[in-house]
Amino acid sequence: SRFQNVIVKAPARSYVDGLTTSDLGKPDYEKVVEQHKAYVEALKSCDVEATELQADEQYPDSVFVEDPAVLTPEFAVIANPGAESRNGEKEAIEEALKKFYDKFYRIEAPGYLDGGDVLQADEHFYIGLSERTNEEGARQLKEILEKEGYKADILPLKEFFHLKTGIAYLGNNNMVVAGEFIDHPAFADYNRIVISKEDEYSANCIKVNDTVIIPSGYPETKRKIEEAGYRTLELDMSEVQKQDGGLSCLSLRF
Ligand code: CIR
Repeated sequence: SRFQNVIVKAPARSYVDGLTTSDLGKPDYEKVVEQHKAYVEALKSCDVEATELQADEQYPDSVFVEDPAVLTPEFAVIANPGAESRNGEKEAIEEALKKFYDKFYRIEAPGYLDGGDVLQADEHFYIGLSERTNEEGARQLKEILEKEGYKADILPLKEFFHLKTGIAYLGNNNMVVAGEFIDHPAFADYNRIVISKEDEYSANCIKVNDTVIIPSGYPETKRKIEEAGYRTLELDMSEVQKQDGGLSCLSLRF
């Protein structure tokens, strides 16, 4: 399936004080601004229209627009981000989505869900249970998706931060998998592109129309994805990785 639009949001100065579990050090604001610009340019080169939202200092992690929403071609689900400091990000995202969608659903408390825990593979959705997404949030999303004719499975995560930290779908039954997903029964029927432990960060890649965007510095991942028949584009993600973010987290694609 092809995407026509992406939504991105510029990093705020407060980005450097956002949530993280990594021990990679504090991000450099000027550098993350540059990396984000390169990201937006890369998306635009993939034949999509970019809606660029302004930075919001009130929400240090709001550059990670993937988390407050789950989108399909037919409807938008406003998520309920599980980190308290991020929950209010959903308001600006809903506002931005009004231009594109008429049909909205919402994940409601006591259900919590981050979009980073949701992977779409054609008509099938996978929903991870994490520190951010609880059973009630996952159950609400599954109910919405099934009502709309999609399939949905809920998977408890063992180690990954978000579901999409360790998995990406490229289309044509090709699934990029790392860590706990390599032998996970839910993904046994896909053609698996297996990412080694050292290259785990590169499992969070995104296919945007004819291109797979991957983080730079992972030649094995690049080779495997190209061998599967895709064109790749590499981006330096150092300052994003420092805040536990990856390529998928930085945009909503629809
Ligand atoms: C957070 O902890 O929420 C952000 N620092 C990182 C969010 C990454 N988002 C994603 O994986 N979808």
